[in-house]
Amino acid sequence: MPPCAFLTHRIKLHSFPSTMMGILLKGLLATVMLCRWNGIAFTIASGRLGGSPKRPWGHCVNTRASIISTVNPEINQWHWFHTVRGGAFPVASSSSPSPPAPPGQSMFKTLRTTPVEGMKPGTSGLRKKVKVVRDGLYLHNFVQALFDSLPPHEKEGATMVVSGDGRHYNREAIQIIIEIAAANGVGRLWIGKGGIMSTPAVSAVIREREGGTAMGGIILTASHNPGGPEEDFGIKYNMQNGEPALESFTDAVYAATLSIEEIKILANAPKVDLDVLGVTRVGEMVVEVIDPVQDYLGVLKDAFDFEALRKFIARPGGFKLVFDAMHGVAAPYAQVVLGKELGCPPSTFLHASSKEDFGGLHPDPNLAYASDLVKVMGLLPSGAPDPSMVEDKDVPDLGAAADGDADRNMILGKRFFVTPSDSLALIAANADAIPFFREQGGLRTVARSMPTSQAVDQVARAKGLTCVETPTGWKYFGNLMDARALGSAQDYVPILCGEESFGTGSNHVREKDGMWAVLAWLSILASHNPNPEAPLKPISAIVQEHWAIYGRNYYCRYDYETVDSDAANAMMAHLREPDFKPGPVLDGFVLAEVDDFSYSDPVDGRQAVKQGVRLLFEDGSRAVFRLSGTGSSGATIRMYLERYEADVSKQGMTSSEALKPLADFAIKLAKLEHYTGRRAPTVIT
Ligand code: VG1
Ligand code: CO
Repeated sequence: MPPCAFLTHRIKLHSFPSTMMGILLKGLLATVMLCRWNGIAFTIASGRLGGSPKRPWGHCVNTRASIISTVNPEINQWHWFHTVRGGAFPVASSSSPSPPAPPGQSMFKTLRTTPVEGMKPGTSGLRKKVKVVRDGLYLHNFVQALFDSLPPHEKEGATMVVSGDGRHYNREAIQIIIEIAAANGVGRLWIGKGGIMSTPAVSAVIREREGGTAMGGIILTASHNPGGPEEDFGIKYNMQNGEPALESFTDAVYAATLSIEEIKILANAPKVDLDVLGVTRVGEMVVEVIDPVQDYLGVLKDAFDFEALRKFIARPGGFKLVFDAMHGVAAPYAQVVLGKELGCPPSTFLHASSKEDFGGLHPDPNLAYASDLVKVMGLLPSGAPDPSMVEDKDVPDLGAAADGDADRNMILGKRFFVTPSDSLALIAANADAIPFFREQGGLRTVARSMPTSQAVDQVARAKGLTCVETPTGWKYFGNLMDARALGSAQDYVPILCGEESFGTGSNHVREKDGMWAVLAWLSILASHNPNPEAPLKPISAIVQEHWAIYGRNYYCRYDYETVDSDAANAMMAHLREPDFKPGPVLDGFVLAEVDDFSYSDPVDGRQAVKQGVRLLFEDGSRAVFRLSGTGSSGATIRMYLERYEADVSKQGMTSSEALKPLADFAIKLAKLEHYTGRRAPTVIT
C-alpha cells in the first residue's frame, strides 16, 4: 500500500471490520457497483508506482501524468484517450487549438502551470479571497495538487462528492472541478442540487449514500467567513470516512502545490445543469446531481426521536423556536428538518434563503454577527438581557443560528445566551435525552478543543466519562471516533465533541453539526418538560440548575482581527519566551504555569505541537493565546479566558464582569498593545 493510501485512508466503521480488509473490499465493491451500474466493460489502465525526488508523494501521481509530462512538454497539449473506466491512456496528441475528438474517445488537455505560493491549508482547508482563487489557474493548481496527492484507488473510477455552501464562485468552481476530476479518471461525482451541501451533510453522504461508496469529498466553503465577490472562498477535502483530511494529507497537497507543473482538464466538457436532479456524462465520468438533504436527514432521524420532538414543538403549553440560517447553506436543511419534518411554522425562519453573499451578513453565529436573532431573543450584543424589552411573552423559547456551511451553532434561550462551552457541558449532562447516546448504553466520552472551557470536564468527572483535550480543529476528533477500527484497544464512542467556536457534534458524522445541536437542545428541553400542558421550564433555568450542580465556568473569547502578521508572531514569540515567571503576580493573580499546548494522539500517536500558549492560574483560571488558522489575510489573535465559580451566589455575573480583571491582566502580560497597537478586540464572543 503506498504511504499516501495510509494517510488518507479511514474506514467507515459500519462498513468493514478492519482497515486492510476495508480497503480491499471497498475497492472491489466500488468497482463492481460502477461496472454494473454503467453496464460497460471494465479495464484497468496500466500503472507505474514510482517516486519523484521533487515531490514526496510523487508515487501517487497516476500513469497518464507521467507519460504526458515526458512526451508532451509544450503548453496546452491536447490528448485523446480511450473510453475505458478505471483509468485512461493517451493514444494521440496534437498542439492546440483543440481538434475534434475521434469518435468513441474523449479528450483532456494538459495545461502547463507554475506553483503558486501560500496554498497551505489551515485549521479547516484553504481559505482565500474570491479574487485570488478565481485568478488564472489558482483553483486548478490546488485541485490538481489534491488529485496528485490521492492514491489511485481513491480517485480512478471512484465516486467522490463535490459541493459547497453556495457562496460566490461556488458554481464556477464546481464546473472547473468537474473538468479536472474527469481528466484525472474519477468515475462519478455526486453534487448537491444547486451545487450546495452543508459540511455535515457532505460527511453524511460520504459515509452513508449507497452504503458508503464515496472515497472522499471536496467541500467548497470558507465556513463562517463572509462571502461575495470581495470576500472569501474556501476549499477543503474530507476523507473516505467523512472526516476532514488529516494534516499529513494536507501537508502532502501543499507540497504538491509547490512543485506542480501541469493540470489535466477535460476538453470541451459539457456544462452540468446543477439545478436539475439527474445524471450527466462528462467525458467518461458521470455526474449525478443529488438531493443534498436526504442522506443527512436519514442520519438525523437515526440519532433523534423525530416523533417526540414534533410533539414537543406542538405542545399545548406553548413553545416557540426561531432559527437563523444567516442566508447560508443551513436554509434548505432547516426548511426540511424543522419545517417539513418537525412541523415548525414559517415564522420560525430568519434569513432563510441561501445567498451567494449571505445577504451581506457575516455568517458567523455569535452574539456580534447574528445580531437580528440576538435582538429577537431579547438580548444585547454582550449577551445580557435587553432591559428595554418589557414583554417577555413574545420572546421565543429557543433561538438558534448556523454559520455559512451549517456546521456551527449558537443556542439562545429566552433572554439568555448559552455559551458554546456551556452548551457542550449541558448536552453531556443531559446525554440520555438523546436516543443516539441512550440507545448505545449512554455517552462514553467527551472531547473538547483545548481553548474550550472546562465546564464539560466537570460533567465528565461527575459521571465517570473519559475526557479528552485536543488541539483546535474538528479533524482531531476523528481518530477518537474511529479508534477501534484503527486498532486502539480503547473505545471512545459514543462520543460528544465540542469547540468553543460554536461547534458541537457526535460520531453520527465526522464533522461538527449545527442542526444536530438544535435537535439536541430540543431533546433536552423536551426531557425537562414532560408535562405538555405546563408552562415551559426555560433554558435559563435548566442552565442555572446545571451550574448549581457542577459550578459555572465563566468564559469568553477576544478576537483581534487583521493584525499585522509579523506583529502577531512577535507577540506569540514573546509569550513562548516570557519575561515573566510563575508565582504571585499583580492584581491578586497567582500564575501557576505557562505552557505551549501539545497533543499526542491517543490512537495513532501523532503529535501536534505549538497549539496555543496557556497562562494557567492557581485558582484554575486560564488565559490562552493562539493565532487563527482560518483567516484569508493578515493574522487574527484569539485570547480565550476562563474562570471557575462553584459558589452559587457568585454565579449571576455577566461573563464580561467576571472576566474583565483576568482579561486586563492577560493583555498586560502578553504585551498585546505594545506588539499590535490594538487597544480593543474586534469581537468578543
Ligand atoms: C476556527 C475555530 C475552530 C474551528 C475552525 C473551523 O479556527 O477556532 O475551533 O474548528 O475555525 O470552523 P481558527 O484556527 O480560526 O481559530 V469552521 O465552521 O470556520 O470550518
Ligand atoms: Co463552518
